[in-house]
Amino acid sequence: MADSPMTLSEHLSTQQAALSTEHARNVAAVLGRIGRVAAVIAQELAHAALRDQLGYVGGANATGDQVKKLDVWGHETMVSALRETGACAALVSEEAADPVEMRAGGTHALVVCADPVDGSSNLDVNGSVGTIFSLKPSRGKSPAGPAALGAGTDQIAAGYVMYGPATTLVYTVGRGTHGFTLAPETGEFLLTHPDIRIPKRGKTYGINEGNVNAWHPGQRAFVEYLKTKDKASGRPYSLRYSGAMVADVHRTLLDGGLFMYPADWSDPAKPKPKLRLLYEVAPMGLLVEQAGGRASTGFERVLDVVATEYHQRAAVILGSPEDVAMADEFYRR
Ligand code: AFP
Repeated sequence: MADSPMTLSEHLSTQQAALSTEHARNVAAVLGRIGRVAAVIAQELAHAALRDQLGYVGGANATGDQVKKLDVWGHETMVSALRETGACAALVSEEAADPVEMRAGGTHALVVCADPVDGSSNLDVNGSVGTIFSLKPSRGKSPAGPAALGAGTDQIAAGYVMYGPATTLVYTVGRGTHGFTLAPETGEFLLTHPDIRIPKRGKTYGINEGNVNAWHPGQRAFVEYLKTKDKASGRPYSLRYSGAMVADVHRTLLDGGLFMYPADWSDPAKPKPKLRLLYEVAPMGLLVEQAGGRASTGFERVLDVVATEYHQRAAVILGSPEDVAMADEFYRR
């Protein structure tokens, strides 16, 4: 019989060399706790229809999205779990206008940015959803929330959980990107996808093509190129899009290709991106880069974009390095 796979907590201890000792302890505490929260969220999602937990609360969140019951529940569950670690100084969440400050102080405490239930419009149709998270050093600031701002290169860890047919947790502390699958019998995440390497090129692209008329001309020309038949370069690419970033990025990480959410350029003087930088775009950028891929806004590397607001939005084109490089070229033309 094959050796039993490594658990998430065992794996976290192998990654400590990438971090300072105090950070390593805190990162392991926070990531381990996010894993436990994920197992609870997976359970709740499985029972949501039975417990009358589907549907809207009524009202919009800080970024104007309609709030679902599970968005609120996920946020509250995440807040209390992170508070208990004693390692987290603040949480920037999609579901709160301002950072939720916590007790932990000291230069090694962490600020977490998270979207506890991302893709929640998929919930009522039993589609995949996810949790996305990013960890930054608080640097002893009080209040700690502002430490979440700045560039994506400041992230010391990032990851997501995908609630699909199986529950998968993927994370990085800057030493590769690693994937785990939840064993429901034990509630333990087991290493099933060590050191994920994204293919240099893919065969699929994911984008909400209903928005085509609002895209930058370079984006339109690039998607047209992907759809144009050319056997030698493996075109046309196939379109795959779920409406949940986690599911689309997960497929892209494993199979290669592209996930894109470009800005709305209807008013070229004021392009309007949709996805949130701190808890969607930047963490996915770090995960994809750590797997050998690229993440760009079309104009610059995602990780170089500086957040000046908690719920700032950014465009994203991420995936296989050669495919993303090609997209950037179309934006430059
Ligand atoms: P919701 O959480 O409101 O469902 O939004 C999900 C999301 O932020 C991201 O996960 C998807 O990739 C993207 O929005 C889908 O947006 P469109 O519905 O505009 O394609």
